[in-house]
Amino acid sequence: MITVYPAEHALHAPPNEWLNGVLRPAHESPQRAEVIRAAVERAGLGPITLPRPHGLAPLAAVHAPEYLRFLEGAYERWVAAGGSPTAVMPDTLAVRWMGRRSASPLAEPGYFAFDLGAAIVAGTWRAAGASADAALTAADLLLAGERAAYALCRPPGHHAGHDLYGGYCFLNNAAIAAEWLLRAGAGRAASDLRPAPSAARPAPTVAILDIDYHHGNGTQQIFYGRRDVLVVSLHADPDREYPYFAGYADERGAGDGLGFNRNIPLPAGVDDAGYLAALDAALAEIAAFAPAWLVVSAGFDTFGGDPIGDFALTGAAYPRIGRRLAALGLPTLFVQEGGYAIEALGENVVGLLRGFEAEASG
Ligand code: Q9C
Ligand code: ZN
Repeated sequence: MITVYPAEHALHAPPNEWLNGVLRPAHESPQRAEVIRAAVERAGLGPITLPRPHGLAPLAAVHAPEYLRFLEGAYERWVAAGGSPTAVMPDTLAVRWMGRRSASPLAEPGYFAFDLGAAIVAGTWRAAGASADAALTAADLLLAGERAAYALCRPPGHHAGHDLYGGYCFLNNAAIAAEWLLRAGAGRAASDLRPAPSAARPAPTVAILDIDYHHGNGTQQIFYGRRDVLVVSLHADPDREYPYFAGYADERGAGDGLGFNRNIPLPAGVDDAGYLAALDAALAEIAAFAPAWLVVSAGFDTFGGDPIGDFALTGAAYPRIGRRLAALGLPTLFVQEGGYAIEALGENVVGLLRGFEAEASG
């Protein structure tokens, strides 16, 4: 399996994060990508390549143009207006009816942020762009005929919405890759605004399976009204866990997309057996949808030793998950999301990918 590693991820090194009222060192650190890369290399999983730049068009196919313009210059405008050079961190968020656009550059990040969990630093835009390019480059490998590829995305993406950042995420790498696969499958340029219905061939479809510990609220939002992308997420029940305000089982999609979003909230302490049972239900739905591609938002904060999760998965769960994913028989793109147990993260990632390969080749 080929790994795409965005070396520029290291330009994004957030100094700290708020966690339940405490300002502490950031969990989402450059070290995460480095331990994963080292483990992939040590395991001899396959070649490790750098992403190819794909430009802005595939990002603009998922995110609002004004949001991308904001991210690109957010740090410079913030600092120029007197904000702390340590990080962009708004003090006021545009919530519910407060949605006006203030002219103040110090207010701007509060318009696009949904939490205080994603500090923007000088290198964030470049790092997030490289991370998205990694997902796109790995998607290109599938389009070229590879059975699977792994995008070692950092910063992660599944909390980033159409024009919202938060939860360590800025660009939704999985959504960007899914949209790229759809448009390539339909034979259209990424710069086309929206696929026109074609009588000639059936519209291509993608399933996104999100196995990060947290609900993928950004991915859900982006595809909520769409039936060409089935989004299935297994995650901690939002009644006790971040992102709290989305991820409930009754969120099933809207309009054309009704029935094409599926949330499976799980209790604290869920173990390997409990998790695999829930996963089997998710996989049955994906099999029934019969997509052309599978995109896996692969988070490892489900691990029992994760500092911010409360599931009880052991390292042995990941190869078993990988095997089950391969059994779907779909071209599969793995997109790295969360996972903060630094000492076990590399091994868990390798476990998932090796499990997949063992089943795919056996
Ligand atoms: N101030 C991922 O695993 N924690 N993101 C609360 C809010 C946020 C996790 C901080 C956890 C985000 C990709
Ligand atoms: Zn997570």
